[in-house]
Amino acid sequence: MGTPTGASQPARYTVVPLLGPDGVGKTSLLQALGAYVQRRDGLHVPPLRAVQNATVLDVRTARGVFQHVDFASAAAEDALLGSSPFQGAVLVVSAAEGVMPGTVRSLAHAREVGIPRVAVALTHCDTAADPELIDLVTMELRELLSKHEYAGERDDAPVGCVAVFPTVREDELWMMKLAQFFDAVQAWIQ
Ligand SMILES: Nc1nc2c(ncn2[C@@H]2O[C@H](COP(=O)(O)OP(=O)(O)OP(=O)(O)O)[C@@H](O)[C@H]2O)c(=O)[nH]1
Ligand SMILES: [Mg+2]
Repeated sequence: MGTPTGASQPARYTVVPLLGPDGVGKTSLLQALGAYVQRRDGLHVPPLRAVQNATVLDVRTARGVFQHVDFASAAAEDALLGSSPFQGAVLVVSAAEGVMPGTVRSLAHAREVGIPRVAVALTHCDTAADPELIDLVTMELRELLSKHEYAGERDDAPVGCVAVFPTVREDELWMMKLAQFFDAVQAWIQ
């Protein structure tokens, strides 16, 4: 017997963690995305939920639901990355600091546990006075992705420049860039 006509399919559910060393802006990134979803969906509060060792945000899109995850600590990232099947990840890098040993470590770990696709969020872009510096870090990150057998050379592999410190959540331009970045991430990972 086939599916009855008109029966709705369950929404596709994709879990996408934010990875990267301490202080690069993972929590700020999730909170800014939560503020965007709150406004988009007309909610009273951002729909962030604390779960064991992590905070999660469910984002409903035309492609299904994406659950973005911010781990409570590097130890939680290490433990949970190995124990859950993730369909994709966002590597978070501060444009002010560039690639750090912890960045390489997170990417290597993502590859080791078999996460199929990785995008990169370059945070702190509001503080990067020199656009050439951002271009250099972007190039370096694309090379690093390719070195770990992620498709860094592909133009549609998102390496996006965002700014996510609290006061920026009222800033239309940065919020639009954030929404565009996550749209590209969701298209890339789905
Ligand atoms: N100017 C600016 N500051 C930022 C940005 N993103 C994060 N920050 C600041 O950087 C600091 C660290 O940000 P967090 O979001 O806590 O970084 P994290 O990666 O969650 O850090 P851990 O939880 O310690 O791993 C905070 O003071 C943020 O306000 C950004 O895009 N621009
Ligand atoms: Mg944090």
